[in-house]
Amino acid sequence: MTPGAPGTPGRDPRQQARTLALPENASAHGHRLDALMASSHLLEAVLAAVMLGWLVLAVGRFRKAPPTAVDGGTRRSRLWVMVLAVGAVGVVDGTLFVRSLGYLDEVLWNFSTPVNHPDTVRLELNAHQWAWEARYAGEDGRFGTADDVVTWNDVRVPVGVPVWVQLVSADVVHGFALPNFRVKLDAVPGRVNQTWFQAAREGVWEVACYQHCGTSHYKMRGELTVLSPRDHAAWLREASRQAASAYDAADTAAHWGWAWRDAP
Ligand SMILES: [Cu+2]
Repeated sequence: MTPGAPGTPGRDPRQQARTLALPENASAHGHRLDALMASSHLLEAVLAAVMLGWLVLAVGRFRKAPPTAVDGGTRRSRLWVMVLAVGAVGVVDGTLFVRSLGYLDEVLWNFSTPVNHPDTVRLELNAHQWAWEARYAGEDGRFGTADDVVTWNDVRVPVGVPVWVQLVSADVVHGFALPNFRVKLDAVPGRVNQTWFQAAREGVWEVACYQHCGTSHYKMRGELTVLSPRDHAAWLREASRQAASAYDAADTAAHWGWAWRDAP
């Protein structure tokens, strides 16, 4: 079991980011979100250049022009402003809207992928002040049984298969985030939220809390280790056996899992 190469920039969750760029993408679909952001930024940069350019030009060109009324310009010039403003909003926000819908329909809200994939890993997450508790169904494939595997701040998933996450909070609102997988989901007390993602390569990545959740919020970090499917299965099998042998029916605090919910 060799989870990536700690020390490689972007692959070691303890390593600070030294760049303004987005965190390295390690998910199968993250590039689509990145492309959305890139195209939005590009359009905004073009708009900003046009507007600033026009401003500079106008200041230089009309510096000596006689003053006009405060409401500015003629009917024709006001019409121009309206057309340009509506056009700019239409192009930038329209593009973002349409492409976002594509991403939502095909990836984020498309639970048919994790539902139909035979090897989907189902993961129950319980957010605490201040840790991430993860639960796997164990060898019997059912949650809430003696062989459930429970880990703290240590999430392990296989590469190349969908990981279906169901998330709750034990206390306050937390923000489950996998920056390298472009995953962010609120953990809300009293409800089960869901998302899914798929790792594109092996390595060790950060699990972060993106919601200020109390004095030790900054400590609420875990590690997501992406393993080969074989290593993951071997780890889960062994952990499940250990869990079953250490099971304590009287330890009610440890039995926070729930029956898996079907697709939303
Ligand atoms: Cu938190």
